Formats: sequence, C-alpha cells, structure tokens
Amino acid sequence: MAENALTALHDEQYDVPLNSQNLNHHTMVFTKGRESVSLNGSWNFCVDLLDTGLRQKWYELQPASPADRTEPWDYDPFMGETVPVPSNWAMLKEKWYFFEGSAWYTRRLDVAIQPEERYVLRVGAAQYDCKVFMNGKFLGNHYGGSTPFYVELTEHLADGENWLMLCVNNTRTLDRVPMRNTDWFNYGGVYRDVELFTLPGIFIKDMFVRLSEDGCSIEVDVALDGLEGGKSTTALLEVPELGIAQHITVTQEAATRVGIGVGRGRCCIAADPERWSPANPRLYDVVLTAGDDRITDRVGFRTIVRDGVDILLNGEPVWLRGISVHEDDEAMGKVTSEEDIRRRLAHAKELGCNYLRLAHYPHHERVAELADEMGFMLWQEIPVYWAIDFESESTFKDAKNQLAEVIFRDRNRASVIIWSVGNENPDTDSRLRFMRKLTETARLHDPTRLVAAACLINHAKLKIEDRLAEHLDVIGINEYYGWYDENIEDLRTIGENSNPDRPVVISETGADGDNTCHGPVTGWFSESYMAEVYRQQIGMLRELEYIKGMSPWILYDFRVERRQNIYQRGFNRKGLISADKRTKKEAFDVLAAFYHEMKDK
Ligand code: GCB
Repeated sequence: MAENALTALHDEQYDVPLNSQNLNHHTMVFTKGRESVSLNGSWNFCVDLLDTGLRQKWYELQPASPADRTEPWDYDPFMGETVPVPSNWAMLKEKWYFFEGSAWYTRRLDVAIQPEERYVLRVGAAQYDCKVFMNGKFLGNHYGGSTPFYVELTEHLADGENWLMLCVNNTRTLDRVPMRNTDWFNYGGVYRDVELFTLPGIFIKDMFVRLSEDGCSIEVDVALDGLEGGKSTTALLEVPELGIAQHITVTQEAATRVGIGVGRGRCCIAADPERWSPANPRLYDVVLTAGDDRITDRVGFRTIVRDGVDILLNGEPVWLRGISVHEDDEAMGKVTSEEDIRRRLAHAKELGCNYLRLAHYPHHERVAELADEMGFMLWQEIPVYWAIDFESESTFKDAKNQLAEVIFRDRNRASVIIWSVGNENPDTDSRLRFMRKLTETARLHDPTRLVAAACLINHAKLKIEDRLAEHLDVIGINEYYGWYDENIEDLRTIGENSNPDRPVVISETGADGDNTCHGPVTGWFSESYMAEVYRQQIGMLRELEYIKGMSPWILYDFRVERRQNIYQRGFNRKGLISADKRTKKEAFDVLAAFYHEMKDK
C-alpha cells in the first residue's frame, strides 16, 4: 500500500476513486495521422497540496461571476493563475520547483455537437496520476507518467460550452512505477499534447502492421470500435506501393468498458517489401478504411530476431552502436519538441550511432517516428526501476499497463527493436516473478520484437549472471567499472568468467565529467578522467564476442534532485554533451572514434 496520505483515506470521502486506473490501454484509440483540435495553450491552474479540491469537489463548481456566487470558493477554476499546456510546473515558477502533490488544470471547451459523431480526448502524458472531470463529472483516472490515455467524451459533452478539468498528482510513493527514489527529476504536470478527436460512430481503434517472422508476408491486426453486438463488417487495407488492397473481415467480439462493441480482424498477405534498416530506412504508406473512417501510417518492414549470441536484423548480424538518452531539458523539463528530438538524433548520428536506448520510461512518440525515418534502432522501456514494490499486485498492474500502452502506441514503428521490462532490479524471487510476467506481456502484445532488461553484474562472483536472463532475448548490463566500481580491471575478469548463451548489450556505462568552469582538471568528475573511463571500457568490451552493442550513459547531462555535490549541482554529469545540448566533452570524441571504426566492420 502506498504511503501517500491520500490512500489512507477511503475513496468515498472524495466521491472519486483514488486508486483506480480505468483509463488504461483498453481505452486506446488509433490517433496517429488523424486531425484533431489542439487543447494545448493556456489553462487555469492551481496547486493543491492537501487535496482540498477532491474533498470540496472543485470539479462541480459552475461558471459564475464572483458577484453571483452563493458561497465563498477556495479555488476558482475559471479565473486566476494560468499555465501553458504542455508544461512541467517545476519549470514555470521557482515556488513550484520541488512541488509534489495535486494540481488542477481547467479549461473551457466549446464544441458544436454533431449527433453521429463521437468525441475522444487524448492526453499525451501527465505525470503521474491524472483524474479527468468533464462538466462536473468524474470520467476516470490514469496512472503512469509517460504514456497516452484516452477518454470518450461523447455522452458527457453539451452543445456549446463545456468545462474540462484535470487533477494531476505527481507524488512519489513506494508502490508506483517508478517508486520514490529515481535518478531523474520528478517533473509534474501535463507535459505532452492534449487533443480532441472527432470520430465516426464506428471508428478504427487499432491497427498493427508488421512483416511476418519468415519475411514472406505482411500481417495485420485491426480493431474497430462501435460495432453492434454480433455484427461483422469489412475493412480495406491498402499498401499502394506494394499493390496491396486487401479486405479484412472484422467481427464484434466483446463489449468495452464504455459499453461499445469492439470488433477484431486479422489477415496475412503475401508480400516482399524492401526491408527497413538504418542503412535503408524505407517506409511504406499504409491506409486502412472502415466505413466512414480512414487512417494512414508510414510503416517499415523488417525482422529482428536473436540467434545464439547474435542479434539478426533482416537475417544479418548487427552490432548496436548506441547511446542512452533521457527526455530532459534545462529550460523545458520533460516537454520536448520536434527541434529537440531532431537535435538528439543528429548528435547520435554524429557519434556514429545506429541505435538509442530511450531511458527510463516511454519517450515522446515522435522519437520513434523520426527514428523510423532517419534509420535508428530503439530500445524502449518502462520505469520498472531499482527496487519497486515487486510484492504488490497493484504495482504489477500499473507496470503491465504502462508496458501495454507503449507497445500499443509504437508497435508499428520498425525502429523499435527491443521492449525492456526493467532497470537494475535486485535478483530476488518476487522481482523474478514480476518481471517474468512482464516479458510475457511484451510477447503477448507484440511477438515480433526482442525483450530485454537492464540487469546488474553479479558482483560477488564477478560474472554476468541473473535469473531473469533465461526469459530475455537480450541481456542488458549496466556496469560502471572505473566509476562506482573503481577497479576497472574487474571488467576483464567478468569478461573471462562469463559465458552467456544470448546476446549482451552494455545498456549503461560511463562516468561524470563536469566540463564547466567549476569542474576539476584531473581525477573524479574531470572531463579527462571521464574520457579515460571510456577508453578503457571500449578497450575491454570490444574483445568480448557475446557483446553485441552498447548504449553508454548518457548523451546529455540531465537534471536530478539527488545529485548535489559541488560538481553536480542538481545534475547528473555523465552526459557526453553538457545540459546546454551544445558543449561536447572529450569522451564524445572517444566514443565517436570507436563507433566510426565499427561502422566499417
Ligand atoms: C544507473 C541508472 C541510471 C543512473 C546512472 C548513474 O545505473 O540506471 O538511471 O542515472 O546509473 O548515473 O548513476
């Protein structure tokens, strides 16, 4: 049970469920490429540390001018302070920098209702628990700070003026994913786009398109929302450049939470598309039409499998020349932009990368779209980070849901080759049970990708050994020999002691380097020491046959509460580039030289 004070109170005191999570992956809608009304912009805002708003039901307040009110209000959702959406409140005012708790966002929403249409709200991400209210009614809540969620508003919208309220709570608790202690900043708020989609009565809820494992056909799964019970219909799938125009039968199978039937269909079409790869990031337009609805996507076709200690992309062994990245910005926090993502990928190209590890939570979906176009392979993960509550059923439910949500969001992206189910979790029985089940979830929703986790070295035996490994396709290893583990020679011993039966990717290694005027010239925290750690690491790792890639920690310095020594000053300084995203450190060149050499192999 969480230690959050809220959870000690019974839900009924608030009339809204505090710990439910009904806006989960089942509520998803395929929105990519669809037109929407942006609800970004200025929202009324109020922090609410004591959760007074839930007790006093702020969400029931009706617009009224102050003179017409019959009682004094403690919050005014219609007047007062405003913030931009998307944003993280920590970045807006100094008084909100370390604020953890609930905050209310309110905005007016004018809609000219069309009787046949359906209306769906999409919140790209809100950290961490987001309760949605519309015209005074609680519509549901979502857990997980980095995945999108959807609320059907159709039944709740009035013609003309409506009021939408989001209560976002970023309190860290022991039972959340991640839990209280992390090595990145706890940015609260609604920090990705908020949009309203207008959809026909029967709409395309989901489409999953991929190359079959044998590479001889394209497999497609389709889900339609709104079919009447027992009815079936057809959808048309087109890939014009491959001459594909295939009808798919969709049959209604189950009622969803919102009481509308979901129909599913599947097909397999013989095809021989050009293969997507970093060297040839070929994408095809895919169009799906069902009744009045039509969606388009740009999809790359490739296979990715493990064979012994090899990773095979389209049947060919591949070495992952990677770098880890956070979603973090000195000025914007976790809010990202096209320009920011393009700069990240351009720096990765300059390093000679063909691969990135998106740590430690799902990044903005635009990253995978651009990686598809520019030719990068991606590792995506969920924040099952360090010692989360592996005993708790609700923690598992939350982790599993976050995993499902990122998979449903990004499983048409050829760039994504790995789903990772956790990072540096101690090898206990409960962790093994918990994470093994997550590997099953990943394979259930997407059998076409590799499953990994960032594991630890068995330091007692100086060996790569983790009971989870047999459930993984790729063993990620985080090791900091030369830094936290001072004796870098131990890495050589580990190499000799280990004989894994599957590929190992060094998911992290690195050292802090403060390249500002405050940084030392030599020794710990100096740029030169950091570069030396890179030289030594590369020297040893390149000799190990079973190592099939690496993603050192990390591309940019990033903000974090727990790093406060004179060199860190609130930042983790293991970036190859400083937090300004411009100034390169010496280690950048060391890694770039290695990767450019590996490219030619
Ligand atoms: C790790 C963590 C990462 C930290 C990094 C560090 O092993 O996975 O989140 O930021 O080490 O710098 O200590």
